[in-house]
Amino acid sequence: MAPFGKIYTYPENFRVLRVQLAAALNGLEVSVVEDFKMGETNKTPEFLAKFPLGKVPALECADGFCVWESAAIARYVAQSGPLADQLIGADAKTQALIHQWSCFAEGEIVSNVIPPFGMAVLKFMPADQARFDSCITNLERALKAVDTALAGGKKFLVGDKVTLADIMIAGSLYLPFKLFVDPEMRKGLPNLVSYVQSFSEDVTTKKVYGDLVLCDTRVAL
Ligand SMILES: N[C@@H](CCC(=O)N[C@@H](CS)C(=O)NCC(=O)O)C(=O)O
Repeated sequence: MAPFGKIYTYPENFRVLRVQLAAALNGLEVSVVEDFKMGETNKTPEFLAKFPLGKVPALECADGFCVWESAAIARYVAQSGPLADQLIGADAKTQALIHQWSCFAEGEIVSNVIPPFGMAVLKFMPADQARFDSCITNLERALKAVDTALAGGKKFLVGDKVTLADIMIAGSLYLPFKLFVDPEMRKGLPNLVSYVQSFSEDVTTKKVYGDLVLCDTRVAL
């Protein structure tokens, strides 16, 4: 298989796993740049000429096309293979719903996971209990909205097959489920828990993500 492109990232970047799952479902080879060094490679003039903000992930395709922002990268990869219609939708309304969930994943889930993760685990953010608590409250509110959308045992957010909506939402939940979504919170999210478990059991998903971990105790500040 000719490589589709290469992705610049540090290891174990959940934003990259979402891209790699879209690539795997589409049968595309997206490799990770092996000699990438965070804080070095992404500060070089060559990198900045292609990706002006110097942030990762960043995708450079075999044909020279470059794109950054992980949601845009995941969408481009989802759109670039035989499963494109299924993954991003074949009509405007389906596409809008899938895009809605992609925006929701970034704006309501990831944005409320990064600060607690940055404070309590990676420690690159100063500890701030009020901000930590407010992110967890906002996260729970967002997850309840997804839980409601999944009522009736739905396995997919849009239609009856996996789409980019599931990749962006379920693919963003491994980290919070491992760290913050404790048994008490999970009690209020029965549809979401079944949905993420079913997503994680898919053979292709498992190859990319490994096992889903459900925490017993929330990581605290
Ligand atoms: N919204 C961006 C966020 C990317 C991002 O914030 N990347 C961080 C690492 S997690 C980065 O590259 N930071 C380097 C910098 O700020 O110079 C995306 O989804 O791709």
